[in-house]
Amino acid sequence: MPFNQRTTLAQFLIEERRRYPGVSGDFNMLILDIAVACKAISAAVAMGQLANLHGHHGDDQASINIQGETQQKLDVLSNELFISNTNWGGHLFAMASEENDKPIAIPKDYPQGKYLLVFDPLDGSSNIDINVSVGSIFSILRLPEGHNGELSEDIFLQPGIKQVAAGYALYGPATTLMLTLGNGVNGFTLHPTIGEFILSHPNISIPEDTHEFAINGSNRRFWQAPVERYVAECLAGKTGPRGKDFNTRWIASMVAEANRILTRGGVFLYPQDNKDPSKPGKLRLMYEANPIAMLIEQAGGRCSTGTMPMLDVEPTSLHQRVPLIFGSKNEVERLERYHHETGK
Ligand code: P6P
Repeated sequence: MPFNQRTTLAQFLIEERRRYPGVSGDFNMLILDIAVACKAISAAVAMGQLANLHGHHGDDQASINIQGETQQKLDVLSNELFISNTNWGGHLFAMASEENDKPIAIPKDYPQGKYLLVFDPLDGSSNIDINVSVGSIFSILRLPEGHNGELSEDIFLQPGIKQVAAGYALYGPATTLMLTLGNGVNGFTLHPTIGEFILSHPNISIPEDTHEFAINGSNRRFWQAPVERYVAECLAGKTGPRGKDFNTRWIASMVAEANRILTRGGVFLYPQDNKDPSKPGKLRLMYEANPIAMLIEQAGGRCSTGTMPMLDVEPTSLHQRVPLIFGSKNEVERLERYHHETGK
C-alpha cells in the first residue's frame, strides 16, 4: 500500500482520541515520546558492535543492577534513552525502571504530569551479543487520586487492571511496536527510512487454541506438578490425552515470545519452580508481566500466575517477581485448572 495511504502512529492516536471529546491529548504526546525512545534504542541496537555497544557496561568492572544481573552496555544506554525522551514533556509525575532501584523523579526544570511510566528498557539483553531479538516494555498508570505530592514507591504499586496503556517495541528483523490503550491491540512497524511507526497489524486477536508452547526445558527437574503434567501431555502429542502434536519454542527473550503469541497464538510459561523456592518466578510484575498481561488480554488471550489472573495481583514491591503464564485462552485456562486441581 502506498505510504500516503498508511496510518502513522500519530494519526492512529489522534483518531483514537476523537472517540473521547474533551481529553487533553497529553496522553498521546506521552505515547509519542515513548515511541521516540524506542526508535532511538532501535538505532543503537542496530549499530551493535559497530558502535562498541556489545558487552558489559563498565567493560572491566561489570556493573550489577538491582536485579543482581550484570548490566550490558545497551541496558544502560536504553535506560538513559527512555528517561531522557520522556522526562521533559510534562506528562509524567515520575517513572520506575528495571534498571533503577528507586523511582525516578522528573527534573525540577520540567513540569510534572498526571501519569506514571514503568518500563524495562531492554528485555532479553543476554541476546544482544548473539544478535537475537530484544525488546523494550512499558506500562502507563495514573497518579493515584489524592496523592500527597511526595515521590514514593507506593504510588506505583497498583494492580495491572489499573494500567491505562501498555506496549512493547521489538527490535527484530523489523522494529515493531505493539500497543494497547484499553481498546484492543494494534501493531506498528517502523519504516526504516521515513522513521515513522506505521500501522501494520490492526486489531490483533490471539487464537484461543494452539499447538506451540514455550518454556525453558532445562528447568524440568524443578517444575511443580501442574506444569510437569501440562508439558508431559504436550510432549505425548497424538499418543496422549491432548490427541494432537505440539511444537516448542524458547527464544530467551520474552518480548519476542509475546510477539509470536500475539501474531499466531501459543503459550509462554515461566512458572514458579523449586529451583529457588524463595523466588516466586523470574519475570517482574510491574514492568514485564503486567504490560504483557494487558496486551494479551486485550487481544483475547489470558495471562495468569497459574492460580490467579495477572491483572488482579496486588503489588507489594516495585521489583517483585511473579510466576508468568500467558497466551491462547484455552491453554492458559487448562494450566489454571491443573494448578487448582493440585492446590498449587
Ligand atoms: P532463561 C530475559 O532475561 C528474560 O527476563 C525474559 O525475556 C526471558 O523469557 C527469560 O528471562 C529467559 O530466562 O532462564 O531461559 O535465561
